[in-house]
Amino acid sequence: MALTIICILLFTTATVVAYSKLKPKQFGETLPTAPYLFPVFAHTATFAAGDEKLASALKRYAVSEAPIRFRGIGFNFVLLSGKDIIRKALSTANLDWNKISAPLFGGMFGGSEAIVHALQHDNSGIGAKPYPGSNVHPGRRLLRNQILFFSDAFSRGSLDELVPRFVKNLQDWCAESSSVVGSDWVEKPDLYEFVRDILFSCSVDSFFGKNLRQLNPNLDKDFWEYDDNISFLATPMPRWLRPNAIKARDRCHDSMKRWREHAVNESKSLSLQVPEDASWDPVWGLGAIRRRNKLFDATGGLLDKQNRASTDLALLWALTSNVIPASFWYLFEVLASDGLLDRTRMEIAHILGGLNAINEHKFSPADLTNSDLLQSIYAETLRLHVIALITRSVKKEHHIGKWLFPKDQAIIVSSHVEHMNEQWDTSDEKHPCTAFSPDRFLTHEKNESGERRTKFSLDGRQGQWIPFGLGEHMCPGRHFAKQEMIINFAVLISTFDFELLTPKNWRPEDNLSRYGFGTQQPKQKTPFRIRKRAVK
Ligand code: HEM
Ligand SMILES: *[C@@H]1O[C@H](CO)[C@@H](O)[C@H](O)[C@H]1NC(C)=O
Ligand SMILES: *[C@@H]1O[C@H](CO)[C@@H](O)[C@H](O)[C@H]1NC(C)=O
Ligand SMILES: *[C@@H]1O[C@H](CO)[C@@H](O)[C@H](O)[C@H]1NC(C)=O
Ligand SMILES: CC(=O)N[C@H]1CO[C@H](CO)[C@@H](O)[C@@H]1O
Repeated sequence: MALTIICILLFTTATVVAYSKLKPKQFGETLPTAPYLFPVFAHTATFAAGDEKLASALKRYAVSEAPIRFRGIGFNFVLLSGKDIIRKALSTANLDWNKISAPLFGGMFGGSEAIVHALQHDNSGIGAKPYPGSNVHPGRRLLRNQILFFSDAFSRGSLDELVPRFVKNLQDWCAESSSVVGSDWVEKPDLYEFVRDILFSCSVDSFFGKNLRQLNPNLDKDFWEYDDNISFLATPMPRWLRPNAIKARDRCHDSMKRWREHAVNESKSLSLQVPEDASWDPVWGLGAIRRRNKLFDATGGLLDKQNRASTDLALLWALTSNVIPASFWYLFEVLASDGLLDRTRMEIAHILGGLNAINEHKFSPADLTNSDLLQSIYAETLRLHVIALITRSVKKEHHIGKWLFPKDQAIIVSSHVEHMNEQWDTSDEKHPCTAFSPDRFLTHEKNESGERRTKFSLDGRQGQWIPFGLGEHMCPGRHFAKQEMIINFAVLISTFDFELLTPKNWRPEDNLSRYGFGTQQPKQKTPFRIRKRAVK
């Protein structure tokens, strides 16, 4: 749904539109506009036409190291492209994140108007001290609270709880699957669905605890139906157009409510006294999730039952919706590349002293996530399949390079535009940006004794490789997402044999209807077969 983009921008910003009539300023060049045929309509048709059209229009008109304006009926934004201008723009505190993004909290997660309003008007920044001149209720510094929560949820102590739990859930899943997957090949219709089902249960249980899924046996089904409709939910379009989308969202919302109510009940019972600073709490999952309630309690009633459930749903969505399809692509790309599966198995065996270390539960996840090859595949997978639109608005008029950016101007950076251009082509022409190349992020250096050493590196890619955004609002889940992708892959391929039942060199397309929302899902099913790996 390309309309999403227009509507997201429309949603908030009648004000932004007014600035399209901006007069040239004395200093600094005004922002150039992409060419169009008809005045007023300008780029409207392109944007309404569909996601493939939108994707190619953004790519076609993007100008390296410069801004370019797109406008039409109800929208007006500036696309930035090129690593220097992107780094410059996103690493300053001159841009707001919440003006454009706040309304999504209502549409996507069912937050009330009050919380959307509070989020949109939180001008206190993310720092410990509010910005001078901001007048936000001290308990309602929602952006600051988010930072506080995630630094707790992904602290060292918390990750030491989360990651081993994730590994254990995955291993338990593999052990339990013995009843369906034995030593003979079994054919399955879709590798994406397979990965999705494993990872939803394993990651949700290791984050929220087991109660969430146990209290809500249909959660995974409801969740994916809801997620399927996310680009509609993000728009301000009339709700009656897609009643099923709203119903799916509300079922997920209800599930979060039920889970929370149960947790509140259980916490009251004296038999369950968990220390305040514990990293894990059996009823809340991560201790950080329980501690977050204190932040909620301090909002003076803004975080009521409905908004707590919305915040929980947002957390569930952030936790699963990107990393799960990304983990599918990771496995798929390896299976589909000649010889790569063997290479990764040799690498894992080399690191851990044999593949059996994984089945025997004798390995340290950090050893895997430090592997050069496994990290390079991870970076390349995200480069190819993440399409995030990083949206900001200009807080106060300022220059970026020679251009003058007026206050309230909406700004967009598309990871797709940056990930799919010549800056990635290798000089030998063997690895164009559109192809999966597992070695793209490996550099070859000579060490002191003159021997070649291969190393994973993102050096020089800042502003170029942006699957997680950049700057103050860069994805706080990125370290966990990386671990999840690599561990999932390593556990699966050391437990099972996989074979794609697809023609050679075939790969599913990205379904671009989630353009802008992060990792794309595959458009076609990927049939495969699987069997338990013989222990060697
Ligand atoms: C492969 C997996 C993932 C991808 C590609 C991804 C991508 C992104 C992107 C592009 C943004 C916007 C950044 C910006 O505007 O500059 C973002 C924000 C965010 N992500 Fe992720 N993400 C992933 C996994 C996760 C996970 C596992 C979590 C854990 C809960 C998470 C939580 C968040 C949150 C809370 C934000 C909002 C941050 C803010 O606005 O300050 N993400 N993510
Ligand atoms: C593409 O994604 C949309 C929304 O997620 C979904 O409704 C549609 O069925 C998908 N298309 C295909 C061909 O799977
Ligand atoms: C929580 O406790 C209340 C009061 O005892 C009860 O009515 C409610 O059903 C409980 N909710 C859950 C989800 O356990
Ligand atoms: C150089 O790299 C080789 C191969 O990785 C390694 O065996 C050797 O010990 C390294 N030498 C030094 C001085 O780091
Ligand atoms: C617009 C849209 O994406 N609609 C989807 C909502 O979810 C259902 C169930 O998954 C899909 O069939 C629709 O295509």
